[in-house]
Parts: sequence; C-alpha cells; structure tokens
Amino acid sequence: MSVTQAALEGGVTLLQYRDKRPAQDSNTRQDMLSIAQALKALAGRYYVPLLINDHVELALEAKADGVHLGQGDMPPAQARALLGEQAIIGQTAYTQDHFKSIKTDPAQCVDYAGTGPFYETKTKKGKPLLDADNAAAFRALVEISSVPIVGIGGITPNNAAPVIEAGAAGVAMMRAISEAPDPAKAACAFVNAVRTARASCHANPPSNRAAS
Ligand code: TZP
Ligand code: MG
Repeated sequence: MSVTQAALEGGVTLLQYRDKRPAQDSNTRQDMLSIAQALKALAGRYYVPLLINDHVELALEAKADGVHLGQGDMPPAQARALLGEQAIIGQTAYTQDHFKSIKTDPAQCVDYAGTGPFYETKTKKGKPLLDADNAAAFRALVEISSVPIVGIGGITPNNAAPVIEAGAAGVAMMRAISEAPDPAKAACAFVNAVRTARASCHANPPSNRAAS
C-alpha cells in the first residue's frame, strides 16, 4: 500500500499534492498531471478532497478540489476566478499583515490559512519558527484572522494538542506520516489527538482558563 493510501486509510481529512520540481518542461508537467490525477482518483475513493500546492493550472487540469497558495503564488482572487466558488483555496500566512490582507468577500476570500512552522522541522530547514512563543503568536493570529487557521511544521500526534489549544482549526503534516513505520497508524493517531484536543478545548475554553 502506498503511504498516501495508508494515510487515507488512517483517516486524514484532506490531501495536498506538494511537488517542488520546477514545472517548466513538458515532461515534468505531464508527470505532475499524471500524479495529480492518480491522487484525485485515490482520494475520491475516501471522499477526501485533494488540493494542489502552488499550481492553479494543474489543479484545473487534474480536476482537483482546490489549491494551496504561498504568499508569492497566484493571488487568491485570481485563483478563485479560475477555479470557481466551490474550490477550496488555502493560503500560507505568517504575519499580522498577511492576515489583514485576507479579504472577506467570497470572490477574494480564502477558505483557510496555514501558519507555521509551529515546531522545528527538517522539511523546511532554516525556516524560523513563527515566534519564540509559538502558541501565543499563533493565538494572536487566530484572533485577527477572518478564516480558520491550520497549524503546520514539525507536528506529530504527540505534540498536536498545543496547536489545537492555540486555536488551530486543524493540523497539517508531512514527515510524521510519510516517515512513520506505520503511516496508517500515525494518521489515525493524529485524528484521535486532534479530536481529543478539540473536546478538551470545548470543555475548557480559553476564556474559562483565563478566569480560573
Ligand atoms: N510550511 C511550514 S513548515 C512546512 C511547510 C510546508 C513543512 C511541514 O512539514 P513537516 O514534515 O510536517 O514538519
Ligand atoms: Mg507555495
């Protein structure tokens, strides 16, 4: 079983195809399209949406469910115009200014923002953490954000709870599943960790904690 299928078996709720090869030549583009189409078919069997990282044209061609855009990628309003109102559009945002620039009208709005690294990660070596106090910085961004925020960077089933407690709507991960000895088990552990953290946040919301 592929790692991707194992992750789906384990219960991941969204799949992103992230391929950082320069997509200039037609062979690479064709290869990326084949991979995206195969992933779309696989994810569809689990009723899980597939997002394409960076490449809006590829998302269109592969009939993916949406895109995840960096600050340097196509502006969300342009992606929305190409992909339509049903598409899921996510954007990476790190700073208060990034969050303030997220529009709230449906034609320009993103559906969620991704923020991190929350913890140190080998996947984006050298990228500084959000802040010295990541949880506080994350919560400050959640407070000004008009869209849900997903935490990313070095997240494992064992350290996911503080990310949810800091106000994340969800967590995103790469290595904790792709390098796990049993990726399905790791995905399942993530689902359980997030559910448990959400339940405990619900039972003990931050306003109560501050008052107690
Ligand atoms: N953006 C911030 S950290 C990161 C990205 C894409 C990589 C996260 O990967 P991992 O392996 O889950 O730390
Ligand atoms: Mg990007």
